[in-house]
Amino acid sequence: MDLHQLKETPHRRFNPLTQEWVLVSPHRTLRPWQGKLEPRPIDNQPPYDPACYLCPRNSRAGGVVNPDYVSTFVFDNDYTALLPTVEEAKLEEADLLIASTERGICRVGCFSPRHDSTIPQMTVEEIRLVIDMWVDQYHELGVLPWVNHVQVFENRGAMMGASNPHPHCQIWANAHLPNQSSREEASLDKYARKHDSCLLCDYLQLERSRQERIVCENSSFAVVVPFWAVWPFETLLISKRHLGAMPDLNDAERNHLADIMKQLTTRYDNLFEISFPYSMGFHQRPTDDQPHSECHFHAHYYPPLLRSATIQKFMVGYEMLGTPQRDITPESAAAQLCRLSAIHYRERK
Ligand code: H2U
Ligand code: ZN
Repeated sequence: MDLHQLKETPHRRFNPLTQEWVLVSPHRTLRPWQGKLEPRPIDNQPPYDPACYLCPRNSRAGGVVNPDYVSTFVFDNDYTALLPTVEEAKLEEADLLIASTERGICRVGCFSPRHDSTIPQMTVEEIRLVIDMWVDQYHELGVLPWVNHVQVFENRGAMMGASNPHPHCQIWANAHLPNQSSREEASLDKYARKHDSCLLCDYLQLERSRQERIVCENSSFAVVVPFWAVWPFETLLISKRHLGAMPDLNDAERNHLADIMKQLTTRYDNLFEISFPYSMGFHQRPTDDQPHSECHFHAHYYPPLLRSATIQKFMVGYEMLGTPQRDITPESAAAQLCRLSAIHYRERK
């Protein structure tokens, strides 16, 4: 069977990174929608908001005052989900009640002093400073002997649970590999042993030769709607060179990462001419002092919107109980993103 036959027929696709399946039902896109409509995300923010806890010079919870920062700014989360000081303890009862304490550090990283800034509207030079911040944080946290994993992620937009429109990310460093990283690391390792090659290097080569799911690329990175995407406009950002973590990126590659992030998020915003919500994050080599040559630096973007600014994809019913399902094919999502302008709609108006 070839992909063209598959495109017309309900089918399932395999995600080699998570070893899970997704159902693709291309014929369902025409069904009527009488369900929940999300409010259109608000685009117009002021450059400074006196009520924002991330703007320079403003007070945060607990009364700490932010410095008058001019580019990026990192602080320990005032409502931290993890603590660095917990003592080790374990519960194991009858192979059924299993728990252990978890040490960690949670930080918040502001991308810009401007409250109204967003990655697609920042310059490549400004985004580069954000990347330098991520490199520093990976080093600073990863070097702690008990920190074995550093997760950088951004929740953008209220729809994705961001508590504040001020451009920011979170950084969680902890002792145990989180579920997704642990699964992906195991898959990359298994593939490397079987093929004596890297899963993501091989996948990227295949995608670049097919040109069916590529959204954009530059000399160091490419973005694809993965063959196994679950979210309608989900993308995978992959480094062209086999490297495991952000500190391995050379100077030019750091600028190229800034460029590709701007290219992708500009297309996202242009899709429905809104500040496009998503959760994104980087998967990097664990910081457990092992070489992890199998790891390949990449980022996942998971946007929730489906057909317009107000229709959201829900993961409920069959997806909660069975398998995630999608309507538009990854190929058509990639084609839609690919043909959008690389100039932000707000700069065109
Ligand atoms: P999100 O928008 O992704 O939720 O990130 C914002 C974080 O900022 C959130 O985790 C923290 C919240 O705990 N926060 C502070 O650290 N200090 C504050 O004064 C308010 C919010
Ligand atoms: Zn702000």
